[in-house]
Amino acid sequence: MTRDLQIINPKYVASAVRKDQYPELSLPEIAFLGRSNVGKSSLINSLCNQRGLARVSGEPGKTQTINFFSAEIREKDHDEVMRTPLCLVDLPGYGFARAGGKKRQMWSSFISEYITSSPRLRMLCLLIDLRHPGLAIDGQAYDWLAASGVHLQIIGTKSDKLKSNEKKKNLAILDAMFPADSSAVAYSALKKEGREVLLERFINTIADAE
Ligand SMILES: Nc1nc2c(ncn2[C@@H]2O[C@H](COP(=O)(O)OP(=O)(O)O)[C@@H](O)[C@H]2O)c(=O)[nH]1
Ligand SMILES: [Mg+2]
Repeated sequence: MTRDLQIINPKYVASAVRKDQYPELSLPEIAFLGRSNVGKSSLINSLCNQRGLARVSGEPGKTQTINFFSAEIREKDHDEVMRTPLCLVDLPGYGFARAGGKKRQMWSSFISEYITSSPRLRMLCLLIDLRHPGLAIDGQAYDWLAASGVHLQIIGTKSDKLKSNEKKKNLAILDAMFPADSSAVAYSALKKEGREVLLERFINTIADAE
């Protein structure tokens, strides 16, 4: 049986480029990262049911700050309501065409500062375009994130653009190429596919850490 899970009270909290600008929320954090244009902001908006929460851009490389959003996952189980407060973190995208070596390095020092100085980071979600499951640049990000020791979740985005047999095949490729703490999830911001599974993984991972 599927659980009745919703994100409620989503709020933009702050943007940061350095750790002294990170908000002090004392909330467990779930961070999203991946190539520019892979669908990070759209995923956050669709999880929260709020269109303009994280900016969505057709132009790659727009989000150059770390953006923090507070929210709660509400679970209804008959008459009982449980709430899990959390912070969603939208990290800058990597690998857009015009970014050369230097910019890429900047990205990684930026992200590694966040990963190493966030004691409440509970899960890293690496978003990969489900149509292109084997890009070298995603492999580099994976290698690096897998070594961080933080719970890793692979998300195959824009799943509405694939037929169901392609979806299955490419998810299997993601699982084989990028083994993580739990299996890859197909996600569509348009169709909201994958939403419940992800929310369930978020609350389970947060609960496990407590
Ligand atoms: N068809 C489809 N398009 C999507 C989906 N998610 C994002 N997009 C589109 O992909 C583009 C980039 O999305 P955005 O969320 O800004 O990516 P970000 O750079 O990773 O934050 C936008 O034009 C979105 O409308 C999805 O699930 N399905
Ligand atoms: Mg974005």
